[in-house]
Amino acid sequence: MELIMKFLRLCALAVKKNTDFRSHYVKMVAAAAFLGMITISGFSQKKYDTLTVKTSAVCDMCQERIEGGLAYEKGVKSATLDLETKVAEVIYNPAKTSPEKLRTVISNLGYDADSVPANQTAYARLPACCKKDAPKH
Ligand SMILES: [Cu+2]
Repeated sequence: MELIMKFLRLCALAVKKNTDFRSHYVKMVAAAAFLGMITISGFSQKKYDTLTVKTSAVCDMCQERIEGGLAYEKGVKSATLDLETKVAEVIYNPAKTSPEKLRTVISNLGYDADSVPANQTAYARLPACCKKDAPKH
């Protein structure tokens, strides 16, 4: 916004100095540029947030389950899970969802999500190889 104000002042100066036939043209260009900047700043305010969640994923099936489950969640732009670190990275729209909701989604899939423990019913339904105590395979 500061940038826009600076730009506006510059435009006003340019318009004042340009009293000849070109001043109308300058005004038009300034207006167009101003509108463009408003649009750009509007987009940047609609930014996504990134959440990283430590999960209890074991194998690539877990990875697919978590990535898929998150991807279908409202407000999630993308979700990727790194099996090495078991950390899920979720890019989401904070206006539509929240870190709490996203952790709950992971818990409801049967996995721990940071300090939120896995939903017991969902965990019990996981294949044996996907339980967190299962040996790495
Ligand atoms: Cu698994």
